[in-house]
Amino acid sequence: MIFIDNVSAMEVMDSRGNPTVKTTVTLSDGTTESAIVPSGASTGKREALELRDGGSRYMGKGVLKAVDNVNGDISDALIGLSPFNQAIVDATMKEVDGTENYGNLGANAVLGASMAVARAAAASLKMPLYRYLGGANAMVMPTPMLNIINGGSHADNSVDFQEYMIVPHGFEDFATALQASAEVYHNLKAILKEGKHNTALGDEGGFAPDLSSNEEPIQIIMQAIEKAGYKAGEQIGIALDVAASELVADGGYRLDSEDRTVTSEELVAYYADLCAKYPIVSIEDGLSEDDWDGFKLMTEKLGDSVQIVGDDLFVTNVNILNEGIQKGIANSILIKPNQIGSVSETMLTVRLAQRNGYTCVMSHRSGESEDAFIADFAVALNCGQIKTGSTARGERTAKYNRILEIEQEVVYGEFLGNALFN
Ligand code: 2PG
Ligand code: MG
Repeated sequence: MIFIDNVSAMEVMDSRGNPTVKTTVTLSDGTTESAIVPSGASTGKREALELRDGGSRYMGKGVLKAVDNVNGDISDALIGLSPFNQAIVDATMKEVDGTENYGNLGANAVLGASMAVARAAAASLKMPLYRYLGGANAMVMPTPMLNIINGGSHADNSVDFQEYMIVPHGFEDFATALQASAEVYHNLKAILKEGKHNTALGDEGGFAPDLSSNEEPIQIIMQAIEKAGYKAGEQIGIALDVAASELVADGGYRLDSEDRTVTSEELVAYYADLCAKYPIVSIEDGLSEDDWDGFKLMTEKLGDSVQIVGDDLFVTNVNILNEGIQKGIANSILIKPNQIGSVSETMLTVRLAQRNGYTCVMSHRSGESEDAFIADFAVALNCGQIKTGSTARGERTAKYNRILEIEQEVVYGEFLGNALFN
């Protein structure tokens, strides 16, 4: 019988120059696989704990304590277990930790081990990761959401909303959708240059120009879509991640670039106005994670025609999502494995969402690495959507490139595109 023979971790770099955890698992048959965990900037308050060392090393962001936890407690608990029962592996780590949010071991310690075990199990069976995790039914190529203008806490510009994404839904397959997206990205760069705007990139590979309102990025993206020769609305939609928890100030939501503070009602009215003017198909975290009344209003007003995604709101947590479903909050959930801490718990959340008609968007973090686990994971769970940055920066393209590969392998692959957004 094949068992887990060794689990070890080390500190490596993420895409923002901060340390993160790389975990390696070796099985008794000699199979060795690794995984690197990502890290967010605009994190939800109820996310699982990301364990950082504090002190002066790496400005307090070292992860040597998490590395020690992998090399000590996690390794002790996992050695000898079968790698083919992911739920037992994950439940074992949860028990060793003993808290709800991985407050002892750190979700960065636990998730890396969880991912590396899944990878090693797949490799030992000579199966691609998406096939191992999803079986023969894994066949939906995710529609990408590409963040081509970055703002908020992902860039040092004047734009308040965090992400302006294009959603290439009107295409036959993932490869063509990605091609169109890259063409829009290049045209956007040319338009920004022409307008004498900065074309430096933000954390997720999108441009980060200073613009004078939160509507202007949408107008420029509309031009870029047209200049690239595509039809906005029919072929390419627009998605926003407002990350509104970051805008809470003075008893409302502060829009610095427009020099005004607005109420939840005014913000929802602003979205309604933008949705009437532009082909916006999806809005994530339109209100703060604590503003459930605002979310309810937004869902009632816009939920029939627009995807309302909860990120900081649900933090990939099955219990919080369940509460949201009961209360009629949002109609979609962002799926970030490191918000909840293990592969199995992420799967539970996706299943609850899918059973209740909530769409799922698999997602990267703003601090990423070359690890493309989420590309396989999105296909495995038939999520149908993935958001993993622009068509620039290697840690972002690693995920898109992996989906290109998977699409070539999955003969009966399906690209939902228009079925989701038209
Ligand atoms: C988000 C993410 C990823 P972060 O808010 O959706 O785009 O950002 O990883 O900083 O939380
Ligand atoms: Mg978000």
